[in-house]
Parts: sequence; structure tokens; C-alpha cells
Amino acid sequence: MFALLARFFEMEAYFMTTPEKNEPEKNEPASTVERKKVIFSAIQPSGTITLGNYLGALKNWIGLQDKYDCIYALADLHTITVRQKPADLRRHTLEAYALLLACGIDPKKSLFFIQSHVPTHAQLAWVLACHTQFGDLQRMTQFKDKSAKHPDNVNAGLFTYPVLMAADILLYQADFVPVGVDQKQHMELTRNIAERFNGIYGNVFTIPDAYIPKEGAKIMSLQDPTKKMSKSDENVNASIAVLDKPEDIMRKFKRAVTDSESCVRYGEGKDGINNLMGIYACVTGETYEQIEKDFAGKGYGDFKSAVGEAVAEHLRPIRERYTDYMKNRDYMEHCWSDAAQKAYGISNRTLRKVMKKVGFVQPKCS
Ligand code: AQP
Repeated sequence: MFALLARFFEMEAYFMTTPEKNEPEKNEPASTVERKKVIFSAIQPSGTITLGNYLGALKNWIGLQDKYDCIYALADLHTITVRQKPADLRRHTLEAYALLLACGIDPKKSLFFIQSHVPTHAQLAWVLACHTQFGDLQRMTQFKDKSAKHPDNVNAGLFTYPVLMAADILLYQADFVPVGVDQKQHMELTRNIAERFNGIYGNVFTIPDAYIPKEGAKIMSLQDPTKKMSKSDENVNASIAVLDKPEDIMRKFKRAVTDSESCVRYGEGKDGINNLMGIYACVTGETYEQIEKDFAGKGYGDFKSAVGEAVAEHLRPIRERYTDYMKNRDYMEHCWSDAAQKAYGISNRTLRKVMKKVGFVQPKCS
């Protein structure tokens, strides 16, 4: 289905992976050992996509498309764990689809669908929820953070969010999941759920590894560099949207919180500057040593302007392509409908296997 290459060993260095990933799966028949490695990842259309989402996840997604079987989704089912206005959710979903195409997701190379179009995700999530311990979910930092942020809506979906995420990944037998570092804990839980399930029923799921970038794994808020940059931050100056105009990008970087020193160097207690250096390194490809050398003797003002300009320039072509995609809804509808059908076909194979293993009587045609 996908025209992709599997130059697995080339990518290995970047994975937070276990060494046994290089070896054939224990119970895998010899004929499938050579199968292409599968990548799965998703993003919530819960707001305006940020530079954090882009550098932590999306930028990686693009680069993987030529080498792997890539499956990407807009995780719209996940967004309703926090109350959404229906009209905003529709708009954000449409915008996120166009934005990801503009970033470089190529529907000819990768499967790119909308999660709510594929019913197997919610079906597997139920089965997995019955194999997930309450105490494990209670420990999830994201649950604790989001419950504290929305004390009036601590719903069961927010609690079981990681189970749906596990279902998303395991349905496609994904080998690797490119995510930001904030998703590390959910990835560990996904592996635990899969291992527990395989332990009970035999080898049903591939055990996935998180793929976390070396640079950009956690982009911090520009206003509070101890917090991650987030779509849902109410302070507009805290985050850069991928679609922000250059003048807004410049203004936000100029206002970024730093420290009382004025020397551009990476160091402890310099969260603001460390964050800006991380962003600059991601978009220019420069090392921290090079940055420190380039800005020796210059103040924070010069550095902030340089970061703003580099980011605005990096995002410019994405903004231009985005406008074109937004004018072509028919094309997007065609892409997501076709992808949903294919995603259903692939994921339903795993779901049927799960249903059978658990002991559910099978319908005649499934
Ligand atoms: N600040 C970040 N730095 C690096 N990576 C990040 N990601 C998110 N924020 C950062 C990565 O982006 C991918 C998609 O994230 P998501 O939409 O699934 O949800 P999230 O992690 O909850 O992102 P937000 O922006 O904070 O959304 P809201 O505000 O709605 O909760 C993931 O791979 C994530 O690691």
C-alpha cells in the first residue's frame, strides 16, 4: 500500500529504544521479519498548532515518510476530554488537516486520516481499558495536570485518554511513535498494556518504541520557560503558532522571558535562554557551541531578534502552502475519506484478532 523504504538501521540512533528492537520479534514467523517498520503518530486538533508541536513532533513526521510505512492522524476523539465548542472543533480540525499537508505530510506516501472516521479506535480502547489498571492511569502526569487545569470537568475520558492513545498505536502494529518528550509516560503505559495483553493472549501486538527528537523534544512557554509550550495556553505571548504572521513572531520572541544575565550561553537556571537556543538550533541546524560563538559579546536583544527571524523564515513556506490547501476543501475531503477507508481496513485486522483472542463470538463477515 505504501511506497516506502525501510532503512531501519539508519534511524536507530535517534530512538529512545531498547536494543532488542534490532532483533526479530521472538514469536515472529521468519517470513514477516523483513516487513517494513511502521510509524504511527497523532496530534489533537484542540487549537492552533504551535511551534512546540511542530518541532517536537510534526517536523519528524515529514522526514520519516520516505523510509517507513507512516500512519498519521488528527486525534479529534482525544480533544473532547476537554470541553470543546463544536464550531471551534470543526474549524480547528479543518485547519489542522490543511496545516499538516502544508508542513509536508504527503497523502501519496502516508496514510493521514481523522481518528473519529475510523470506529476501530474506540472499539479497541474499550477492550484495552478492561486490561488497564486504575492505579496506572492515576499516576499519569497529564491527567493530574489537566484535572488541575479544568477542575470543573474531570471526566472519565480524561482519565482513560492514555488507553485510547494505546489503541491508536497498537491497532496499526506500530514499531515507532514519533512524539515530544511529554508523551513519554503515555508511551511507557502503551508498552505495558501491550505486554500485559500479549502475556495473557499470545503475541497480538507489536511493542512500540517512542521516537523522541534529540532537539526540540520539549519546547517551553515563552512566558514561563518552566512550562511546556501548549496550544491551550491562554496567554497568547506564551506560544508561537505555526501560522503566526512574521511580525507577531518577532514581537513574541522579543517579549520572551529570559534572565538577568546578558550572555548567550546554555546553562543551569537559564531556562528562557536554553529554550531559545533549542528553538534556534532546531530551525537553523546550528550546534549550541556555534550559537554561543556567533552571539559572543552580543546581548539578549540581538539574540531574540535572530531567533524570531529564523523561525519566521522557517515557517514562511508552510504558511503560504496552508492558504492554498484551505482553498481546496474538496481535495482534503478526498484525502481524509480515502485514508479513513484504508486505516479501517488495516486496523480492523488487528481488532478482529483481539476480539477472537478475548473470546468474543465472531460475526460471519468481519
Ligand atoms: N511544547 C512541546 N514541545 C515539544 N513537543 C510537543 N508536543 C506538544 N507540545 C510540545 C508534541 O506534539 C504532539 C501533539 O501533541 P497533542 O496535540 O497530542 O497534545 P499535547 O501534547 O497535549 O499538546 P498541547 O499543544 O499541549 O495541546 P493541548 O494544549 O490541547 O493539551 C505530541 O507528540 C506532543 O508530544
